[in-house]
Order: sequence, then C-alpha cells, then structure tokens
Amino acid sequence: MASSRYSFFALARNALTGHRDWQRVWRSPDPQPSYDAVIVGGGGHGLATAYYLAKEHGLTNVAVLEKGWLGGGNTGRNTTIVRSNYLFDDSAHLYEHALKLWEGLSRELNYNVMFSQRGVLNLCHDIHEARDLQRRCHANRLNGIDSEWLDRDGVLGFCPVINGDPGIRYPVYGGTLQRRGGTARHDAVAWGYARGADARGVDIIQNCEVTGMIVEKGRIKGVETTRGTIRTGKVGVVAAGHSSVIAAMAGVRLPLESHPLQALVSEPVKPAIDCVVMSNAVHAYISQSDKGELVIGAGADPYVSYSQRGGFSVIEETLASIVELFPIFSRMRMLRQWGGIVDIAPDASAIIGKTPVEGLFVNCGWGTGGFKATPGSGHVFAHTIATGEPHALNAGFTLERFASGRLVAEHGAAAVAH
Ligand code: FAD
Ligand code: PYC
Repeated sequence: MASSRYSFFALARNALTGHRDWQRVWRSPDPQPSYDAVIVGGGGHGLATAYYLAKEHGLTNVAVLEKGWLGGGNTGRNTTIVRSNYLFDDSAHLYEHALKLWEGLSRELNYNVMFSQRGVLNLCHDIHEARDLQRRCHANRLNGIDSEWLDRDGVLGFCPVINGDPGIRYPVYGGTLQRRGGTARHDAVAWGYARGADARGVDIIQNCEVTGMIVEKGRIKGVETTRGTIRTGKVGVVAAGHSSVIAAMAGVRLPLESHPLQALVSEPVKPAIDCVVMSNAVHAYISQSDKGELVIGAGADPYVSYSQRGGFSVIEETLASIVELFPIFSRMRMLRQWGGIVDIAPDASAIIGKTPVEGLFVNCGWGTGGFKATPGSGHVFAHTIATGEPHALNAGFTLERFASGRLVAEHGAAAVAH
C-alpha cells in the first residue's frame, strides 16, 4: 500500500494536473467474444458476485456488464441501512451471514466501506405493532441475532431527539434495537468489490447494455449487448428493478413488480442523531450521514414504474411523519430527492437461484432492502453459479417457491416500504 506521504503528494499532483496521471482503480476493457460466466448488472450485488466467483471459486474469465456506470442503480441510490433482524429462519440466516461479512468487509477488500454499527431502532406505535416486533425480537434471539425490546422510555433514552409527546398522531409505544445494525458507504461497497474483482482478472464493462439473450435448446448460450454478442454458458442476472425485463429476453417470467422508491437528504448540520430510526407505520426513516445530511426515506410509490423519480405526495407524507416524530428537524431544508426502481416479489423476499433456462441464474427481488444483503448475496450467488447448486443459505429463495407455496413472507421485516 502507498505511504500516506506518497498519497498526499500524488493527490496534490493530480489535483494540479487535471487528474492526468490518476491511476485507474479498475481497467476498462473491451468485451471479449466469450467468457465462462457473464454477470448482468454492475451494482453491489453483481460486483460482489464477480468478486467471490474469482476469489472463492477460481472463476476469473468473467465479465460484469453494466448498462450505465458502476453503482448507478439502487446501490448508489439507497439509504444504506444494514441490519439482519428478519423474522423467518431462512432470511435471518442469510442477512446475518451478510452482516458478519460487513463486519470484516473493509479489511477483506482493503477499502474503507465506512461500516458504522450505530444501532437500528424500529419503532412501534400501538400494542398490535408491539406484539409483532416482540415476536420478531424473540425469533431473532433464537437465531443468535442481537435484538432488544425497548419500552417507550427505553426508546427515548436511546434516541432523545424522538418526540415523546403522547398526544401526537402516532405516539411512540416502544421499539426494537439491533445494536450491530447501522449504515455503510454505498459507493465504496461497489468500488471496493469492483477493484477486488478486477484485480483477480474479472472484466468490468460499463456502458454495455444487455439487449437480448441467446437461448438454444433450453440452454443459455450468450447475450446480445450494445457492444456486440458475447458467448457464455452461464449468465447471472443481478439487475434489481430491471431483472424481470432481462429475464423475459430469455422467455422467463419473474413474479416481480418494479416500483419507484424515494429518498431525500437535507442540508448538512452538526451531529444530531447518532442512530438509525425507522417506523413502518408512518412510512418514514431517518439517519445522519457522515457529511451531516439527514438521510430520509419513504415507502415505495404504489404504482409500477421505471421512472427514477417518484411522486411528490409520497415524500410529502413521509416528511409530515418525520416532522411529527422529530420536531427538532422541522426547520431543516431539503437539498436533493431521487428514486430508484426496486423489484418487489409477492412475499417481499429475494429470488436467488436457477431458472427454467439451463445456465441462466437470477439474483433479484431484494425490493426495498437489498443493500444490507450485498456481501452475503454475492457470496451465496457466486456459489450457486459456480456449482450449479444452491448454497445452503439461499436454498429457500428459489423461483419454484411461487409454485410450491413455500413462501418466505417478510413484509413486516422488509422495512417501511412493502
Ligand atoms: P443495482 O444497484 O440497481 O444494480 C443493478 C444494475 O443493473 C444497475 O446498475 C443497472 O444499471 C444494471 N442494469 C439494468 N438493466 C441492465 C441491462 N439491460 N444491461 C446491463 N445492465 C443493466 N436496501 C437496504 O438494505 N437498506 C436501505 O436503507 C435501502 N434503502 C433504499 C432506498 C432507496 C431510495 C432505494 C431505491 C433502495 C433502497 N434499498 C435499501 C434497496 C437496495 O438499494 C437494493 O436492494 C440494492 O441496492 C440492490 O442492489 P443490486 O446490485 O441488486 O442493484
Ligand atoms: O431494508 O432496512 C431496510 C430499508 C431501510 C430503508 C429502505 N430499506
């Protein structure tokens, strides 16, 4: 690793020379005519998949094809909440696997992903919600996942900027706390995995849109792209809100709906809230970024769309809830708002595995909550692609479950948005 003295002078020289000698962190190769495996989608999940394919399975003749720029999809648009407090065993194990990987990720990638375990507080506002949260808290603990039930005073003690007034529209009743949960730097995760994959020989190809699938006798044979045809026997589709569009190119129908999910940030202020607070009932959540901006999010827009903006009414309702729960923030000005397209499955859980087309694999359906899964998702999907068999941790997340009825109904744990 370069010394900090070298880094300082290199930084200064680059700043003064218009970045002429800036060292690229990954190569920018032209697509080859064929690869052993092709990953469609250069978000965190696709890049993590490529990284673990190379690192753990020795599969390095791999391309990641990204229609735009790395992390320009939901990876760069999300509000970076990481937690593993899901209800059912299958999900709890998968998200906890991811959380454990998060805990060592900066070291693993030698890249600071700024993972901050500041605690995630899930609020409830009445006894019915409290029973749901308590049930999930008990289930988490049975699965070895840290989770604490806090009554109203406990909540206000942990996060004093929350409004404790019992007269508000949704007074705080209590909540659960996962202390190991928190936030991470979204771009860094994509860049760290990209650098690690590239260093192991993976070709990362941006501005390369997949426009068609080549399927012969029920087997995947390659993909058509805006930069030519690429032959391969294995394709992993990791394209979030566009997964169903891409799978349809191979004749596979996925049970997904694509919805906009919005977020916004305020002007930066001094540290004011040192944890993450979420409330399903009022469709709002908040944390503070390292820059000082309040990071605020909403529920998914109720209609199907591919517009990365979202409707004003949704954000207006969310801000009304935030102002009621946090009167201290009522005079803050909002700086930026955006949306991402999330892929929502009927049971609010991911789909990771084979499809009816041999050699075609999907990793999608993460909906409003896949950022937290990024390392775990890439890790198990790489195993699935390399071996053709599910990893023990994604065996429950098959596409067939929508025919068999063995659903993993995580609407309650899937945060504010489903
Ligand atoms: P993406 O990052 O979207 O990557 C998919 C890539 O595929 C994109 O870069 C896209 O350009 C590319 N692509 C699409 N079509 C093609 C094509 N034809 N050819 C080539 N490439 C293509 N999750 C959490 O856990 N915590 C949160 O706090 C959280 N907050 C969120 C807030 C918002 C506003 C949004 C929108 C999402 C949030 N999520 C959150 C969900 C999370 O962002 C996603 O589940 C996760 O980032 C998905 O990662 P990905 O790599 O699968 O998808
Ligand atoms: O899954 O924790 C989550 C989440 C928070 C905001 C959007 N998704």
